[in-house]
Amino acid sequence: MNWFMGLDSSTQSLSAVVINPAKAVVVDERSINFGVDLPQYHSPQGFLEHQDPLTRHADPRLWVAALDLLFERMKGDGLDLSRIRGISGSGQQHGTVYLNAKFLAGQEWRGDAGLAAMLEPMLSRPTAPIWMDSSTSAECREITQAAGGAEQVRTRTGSHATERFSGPQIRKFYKENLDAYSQTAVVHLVSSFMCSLLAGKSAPIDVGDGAGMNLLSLASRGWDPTMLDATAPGLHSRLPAVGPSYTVVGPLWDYFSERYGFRRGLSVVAWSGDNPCSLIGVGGWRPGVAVVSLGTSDTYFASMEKPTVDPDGYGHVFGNPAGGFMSLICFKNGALAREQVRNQCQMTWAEFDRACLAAPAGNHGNMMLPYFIPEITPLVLNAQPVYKGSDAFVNGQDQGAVVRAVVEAQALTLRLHSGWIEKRPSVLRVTGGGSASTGICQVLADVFNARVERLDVGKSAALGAAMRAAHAAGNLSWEELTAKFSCPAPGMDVVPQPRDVATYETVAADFAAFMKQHVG
Ligand code: XUL
Repeated sequence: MNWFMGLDSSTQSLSAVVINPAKAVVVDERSINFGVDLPQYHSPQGFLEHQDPLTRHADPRLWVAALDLLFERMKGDGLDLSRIRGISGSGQQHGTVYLNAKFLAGQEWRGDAGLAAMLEPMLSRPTAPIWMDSSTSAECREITQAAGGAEQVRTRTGSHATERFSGPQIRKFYKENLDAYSQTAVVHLVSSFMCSLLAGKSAPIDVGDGAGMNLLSLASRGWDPTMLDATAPGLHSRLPAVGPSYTVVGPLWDYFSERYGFRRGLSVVAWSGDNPCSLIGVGGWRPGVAVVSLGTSDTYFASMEKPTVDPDGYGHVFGNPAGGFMSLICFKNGALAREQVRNQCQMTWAEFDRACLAAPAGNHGNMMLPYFIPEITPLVLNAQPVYKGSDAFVNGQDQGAVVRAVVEAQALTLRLHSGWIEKRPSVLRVTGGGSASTGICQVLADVFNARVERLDVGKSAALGAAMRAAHAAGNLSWEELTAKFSCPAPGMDVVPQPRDVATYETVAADFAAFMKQHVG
């Protein structure tokens, strides 16, 4: 029977999910953790240290070294990779990889010493700015002005000019390092870059992820000439083609068949962004399901037929790989903020969860703005958590209240900033590492007055990528794939508690005022 593989090159790890659609089973699920498994790249959390907290770059060699290591481990464990018929993937969004002419020429594509060594001379910029980078405010202003104003940028691209998006990042590189920009033959997204490796040639950018660049026209689903001109000279010739998410890029590069035993010529399907892939993986590609993904970033998203933009400028419109569009809001202080509080309180995750459940809704009025790192929704460039409440809470002695405060703040911020998307959902599908916590899910259920559903497969972006690979093979519809892989796990639902729902109606207004007072 045919298997399909989905990969997810995320901020902190590379994951794989292998599915067998005929039996509706996940055959294999595993991850390479960048910090733990590849310490030689000095990126414990997936990115390189930088003295400026607004600058966040990663080493692209790390991502491709992880690909070799992942397949090596699969082969070593006896997984029969020859049964795989199609591969697709998902990448952390917005990050850009800068490659010179050698990458396009082909002669240098030899993997004798592994992918990382092969890649090194092909990079025109040794590091890749990732979605956590907020250092391009000046470039955002310049692009907005050159493109005719914020409204123009929003309606053309689905987002206002946004610090972490690829266009402003490319402009910064062009301004600061013209020589290296001139040496750049192609700028890839993380998704299209990783896909290129699999295909052994430069791959297209899919519409799903391409919409997160401030360069793609939502109307034409092609590059927008006004946005390209506003960003950097000669940019069009440096971008790959844009294609639908179901594009079959080509056969797998022989390197992988020779080294790891993949079947020769199996189909490589265009990669997309991690959020568009998660939308597929959790069954949110059709209307009526809103998704909360609790990963390194916390995101809230839902499918959308027509692109509606956020009047406040924080939300985004991306492409839905199943057709149409998706809305999204993203918070940088997601898992990293929860981790910071957990470490500060010296708790295990189980203790964190129990502490969260033990504190009452509204947390006795104790509130926190959890800006441990610079935030993007709302824009906060000077990272500094803010506390309001009892002395024991503010000085950190009341640990239970501190845990509850970070969880409530994240849920209330999600509610506050998702108002533009649609009327409040009655069901939330929650995915990502944080979804394992019943405490977090209960707070979400009460704050949104919505039933929370969880799925068996935690790696929803990799699962979505595997489903996309299977869908592109042509035999199964989205409905069939969703019924096989994306049903909520029985007994895992969390239902809203009416009394706590009522409490949060008042608390939400207080929290909004607290936030306004500090961040405007
Ligand atoms: C979405 C975003 C993040 C990254 C990280 O706009 O920036 O969710 O995709 O995974």
